[in-house]
Amino acid sequence: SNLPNDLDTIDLSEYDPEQSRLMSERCIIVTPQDKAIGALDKKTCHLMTNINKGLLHRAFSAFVFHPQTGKLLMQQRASEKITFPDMWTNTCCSHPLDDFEEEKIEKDQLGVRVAATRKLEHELGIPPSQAPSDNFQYLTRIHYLAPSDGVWGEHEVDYILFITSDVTVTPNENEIRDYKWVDKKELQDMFTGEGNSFTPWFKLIARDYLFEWWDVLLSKKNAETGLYDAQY
Ligand code: DMA
Ligand code: MN
Repeated sequence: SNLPNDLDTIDLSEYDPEQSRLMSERCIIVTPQDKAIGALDKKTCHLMTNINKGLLHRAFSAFVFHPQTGKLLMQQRASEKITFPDMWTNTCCSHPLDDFEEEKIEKDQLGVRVAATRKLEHELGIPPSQAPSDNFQYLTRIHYLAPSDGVWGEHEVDYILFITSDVTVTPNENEIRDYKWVDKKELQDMFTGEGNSFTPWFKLIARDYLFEWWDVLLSKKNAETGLYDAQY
């Protein structure tokens, strides 16, 4: 499984300048077995024509839960996002980058955990001290492919990370249009209600994993501190 050749590119001048700039970040290219085989810019990785040639990269999906209420922090993606704009999704998703040595470290999923701390600060203004890489719990990784709008899409090995923390949110409005803390019922109501759309990976994780893991988290309220702690 080598890198596909003849990869396509695209002109980004019609898109948001800051989101266009971020398309030059370098994602880690992997095989379906999640073996790292190279690095390519985020733009190349997210074009459907390249994905259809088998191009696959590494990503993470972070879920922040509140230690007192057990609620999940959701975000709505900004309209400026090039992929999946305006959709509701889990707290934060992104990619460990080939640009940073630490984010390439696979032992104990260190790379994706370091990237999660970095992006929770970038997207939601969460101080790294409130979501340190050591405090993420790795659940599993999923391989999925999802088109966004025909031109763009995702094809990832996505590491699912949970953290329980009373975070302070200061949204980066170029990344996030809205955010809210939801309990299980409130999330179900968002799914069944009118007018909300959700990212495909969040729908997949919610369908297959989220509610069971959330139940485990809610069952682990610490008798002494009265806080939930995500230990699996
Ligand atoms: C990419 O998320 C990662 C997953 C799991 C879909 P994203 O589009 O929010 O990445 P970024 O914030 O880096 O643009
Ligand atoms: Mn991606």
